[in-house]
Amino acid sequence: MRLPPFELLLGLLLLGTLNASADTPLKETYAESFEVGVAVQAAQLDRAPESRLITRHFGMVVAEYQMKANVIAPREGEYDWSAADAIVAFAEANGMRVRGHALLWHQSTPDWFLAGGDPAAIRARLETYVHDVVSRYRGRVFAWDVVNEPVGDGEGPYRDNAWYRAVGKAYIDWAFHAAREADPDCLLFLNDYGTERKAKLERVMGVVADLLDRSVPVDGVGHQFHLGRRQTMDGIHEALDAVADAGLVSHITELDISAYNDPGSCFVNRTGCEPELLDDEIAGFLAEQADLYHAVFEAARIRPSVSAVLTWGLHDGQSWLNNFPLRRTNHPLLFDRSLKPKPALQGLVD
Ligand code: 9MR
Repeated sequence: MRLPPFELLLGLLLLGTLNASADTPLKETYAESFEVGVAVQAAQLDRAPESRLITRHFGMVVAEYQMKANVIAPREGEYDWSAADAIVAFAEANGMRVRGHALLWHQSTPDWFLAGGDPAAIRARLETYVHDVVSRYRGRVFAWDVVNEPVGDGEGPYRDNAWYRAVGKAYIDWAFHAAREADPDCLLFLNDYGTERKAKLERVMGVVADLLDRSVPVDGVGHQFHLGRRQTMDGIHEALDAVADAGLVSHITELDISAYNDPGSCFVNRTGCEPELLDDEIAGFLAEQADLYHAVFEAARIRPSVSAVLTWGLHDGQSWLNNFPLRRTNHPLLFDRSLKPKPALQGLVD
C-alpha cells in the first residue's frame, strides 16, 4: 500500500490539532489548577455572540464597573442594584462564580462618603455601605476586592488619596472588618496594580503585613497585571511568590497585555506615547502577546497559591486601553473586535 505523502499527513494532523484547540473551552484547559474569569458589563450579557463566548470559555465573572460605589450608591441611602443584580443573576443562571469588585476604590468613591470630614461619620457610612453590599450578595459573591489600589507609587506605602487624607490608613481596616462581619465565608482581597514591579511589590507586601499584624482579615492579594509589550516574567514570578510566602492566596484579577510599552511621561502628560501599531506590525505583536499570555497562565498553573485568573474584558473592542492613557487602537485581550479567538487564546488552549 502506498502511504500518502508525509506533508499531507502532517497537514491533516495539524488541522486536527487546530480544530481540537479551537473547540476547547479555556476554563477546561486550566480546570485542575485555577478558575478562569472575565470582566463583563451588564449590557453585553444580553448580546448572544458575546454571552455565548463568556459562558463557553469562562467560569467566573467580575463587573468591570457596575459593582463600584459610584454606580451602586451615587447618593447616600439610595441604592441602584440593577446592573449588579443582572450580572450576578447571569452568573447563577450559567453556573458561574462571581468575583466582587470593588467595595472601596478612591476613584469610584462618591463625595457623600467623605463629606464633612468627621472620621466617626465617615467610618459609619463606610461600614453601612460595605455591610449592605456584602450581605446582599452573601453566599453569591465568593470573593471581594475590599480595597482597591490603596498602595502608593512613590511616596510612603499608602496612596495619598481622599480616604487617607481624611482618616489615615484606618479606612482599610474598617472596610475589611465590615466585609468579614457581613459574610464570614467570603474571601477578602486587597487588589492593586504594579505588583510585577519590585518597589511596588515591596510596598504592597508591607501594607499587607501591617494589616495581618493587626489581625485585619485579609485572605488574598489581587494582582491586576495590566501588562505591556516587552514585559519580562521575573517580576510576575516574584509577585506570586511573595504572596504565597505571606501565606495568602493570589488572584490575577485584571489581566491584559497592551500592544504598547509607553514611558512614564505618557501617563503624566501624554508625551512620548508609542504611535499606533501599523497594520503590518500587528501580527508580530500578537505572536509576542501569545507567548506572554501563555507564560503568565503557566506561572499561575504551577502555583497552588493562585486560584483564579481573570482577563479585564472579553474582546479588544471593549478594552479600557483603547482610551487610556490616550485614545489609540489597542489589542490587549484574548478575542479580537469581531469576537474571533486571537493567537493568545489558541496558544492557551493548545
Ligand atoms: O475598565 C474600567 C472602566 O471601564 C471604568 O470606566 C473605570 C471606572 O470605573 O474602571 C476601569 O477598571 C479599573 C479597575 O476597576 C481598577 N483597576 C484599573 C482598571 C482600569 O482603569
